Amino acid sequence: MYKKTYPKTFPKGFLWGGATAANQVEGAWNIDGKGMSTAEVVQKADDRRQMSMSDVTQETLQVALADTTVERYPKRRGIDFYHHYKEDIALFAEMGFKVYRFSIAWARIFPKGEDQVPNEAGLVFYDHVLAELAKYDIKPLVTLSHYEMPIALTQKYNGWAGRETITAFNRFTETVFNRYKKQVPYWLTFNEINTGTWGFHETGAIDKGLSKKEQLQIRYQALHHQFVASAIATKQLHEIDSTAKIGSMLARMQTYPATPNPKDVRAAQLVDEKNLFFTDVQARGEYPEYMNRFFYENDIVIQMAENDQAILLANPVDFISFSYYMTNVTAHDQVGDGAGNMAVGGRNPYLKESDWGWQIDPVGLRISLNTMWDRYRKPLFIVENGLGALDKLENGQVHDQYRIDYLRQHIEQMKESIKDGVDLLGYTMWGPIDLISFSTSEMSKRYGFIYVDQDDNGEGTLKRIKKDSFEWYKQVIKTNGEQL
Ligand code: BGP
Repeated sequence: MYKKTYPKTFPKGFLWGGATAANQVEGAWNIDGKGMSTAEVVQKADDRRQMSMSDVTQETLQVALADTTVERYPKRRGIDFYHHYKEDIALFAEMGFKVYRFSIAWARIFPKGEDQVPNEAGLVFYDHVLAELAKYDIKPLVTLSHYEMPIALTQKYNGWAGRETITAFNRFTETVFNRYKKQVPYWLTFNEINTGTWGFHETGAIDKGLSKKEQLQIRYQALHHQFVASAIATKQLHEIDSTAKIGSMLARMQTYPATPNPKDVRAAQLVDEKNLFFTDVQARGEYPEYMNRFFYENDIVIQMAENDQAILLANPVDFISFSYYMTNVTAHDQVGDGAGNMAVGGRNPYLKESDWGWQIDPVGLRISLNTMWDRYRKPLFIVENGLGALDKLENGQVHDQYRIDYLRQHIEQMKESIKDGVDLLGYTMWGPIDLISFSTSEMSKRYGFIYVDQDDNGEGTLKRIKKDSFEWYKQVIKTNGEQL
């Protein structure tokens, strides 16, 4: 008789923590030699449900370059992590973080993208951040490119649309790998690489106003350059720091069929394949045939240099990471694919949604984990998951039970996946401290365990205040996911 004892909890050494991105927290956008980044030319959205992150044209770029204030560009101010990192990391440590995911602002290291020498002051800032983490035994998980690049590279090469950007990026990666080797056990190349199909915020390529076909051509070409740059970075890291691991990062959006009609099931599979395509390339090292067919049928021609395919094949990632916020629904007769809007596809009547219309689906996290484990058999890492909400600060307190409920339900599903056999390295929830929203650039969309006293206009003391969820997460980590 076969009898197996199932693990009742998370494995020992499970990496609990939180994730942020430089352009949403650091501020200090124009000091200590930092160059302007693509994130800092994006204006705040006019409306909560309207996303502005890719709304950049040549005209708005010129306006942004000439504007030296922060009012319309909240990612220039962040939450001033640049000057508060000690306090913020101490709070993460108090919660018991085992890992902290953050990104390095490329334009802090290479202000113009192709500078002769890196900016020492920028490198020193991350020396300090890493030293602070080491003090508390918090492992760094560092994203090399989280939705920003030096704006100079947009001006010169139209961002990742230009092949030259590969060289610029790999100079940056080589520089930081050498500088921080033995200090960073986990690296990620491109944040939510698949959202490059939505445009500027990820590709740094201005293509607004072009036809859909022209945009797809530019975006998939830019993404090809990122695949190659990511593979080269993987090679560099393995040579420079043989114990460190590097992963891919996908915005995982499982798509469900609207009905059991096989045509809907197939339509959902198609949308899902276009999502998993990115991890297919980065984990398996080659373009899958279903995408070659898609490119062929849609007249998209990916220009490849002679060695590109060999480079991809020789340098797959060590592990696979993804963000998880929502799932989608599609039908074979659905009009448009919703690209450009994060909440793509139709509504799912079985799910509730956040104030921003993101459909909340904890079970979908288990489905995603199990699917990805089955498909790749490489360790997985959930590097973002969380609830953006309109928190209320009353008498110095924030009672965010809704956030606790959201996170608990997702963590429960992670646990189920682990019992199903998924090799899960860790969980960095998104935004342990309130920060500037990526999609709308507002401050009111709060994710944190730690409240930051700053409003949408940048007014406030920047004081950090623990929410109810702070103590809750501390217990979760302390009991290694037992007490939820
Ligand atoms: C992911 C991004 C993050 C982050 C998060 C929440 O897509 O990687 O940078 O911000 O989404 O999105 P938002 O800030 O728009 O709520």
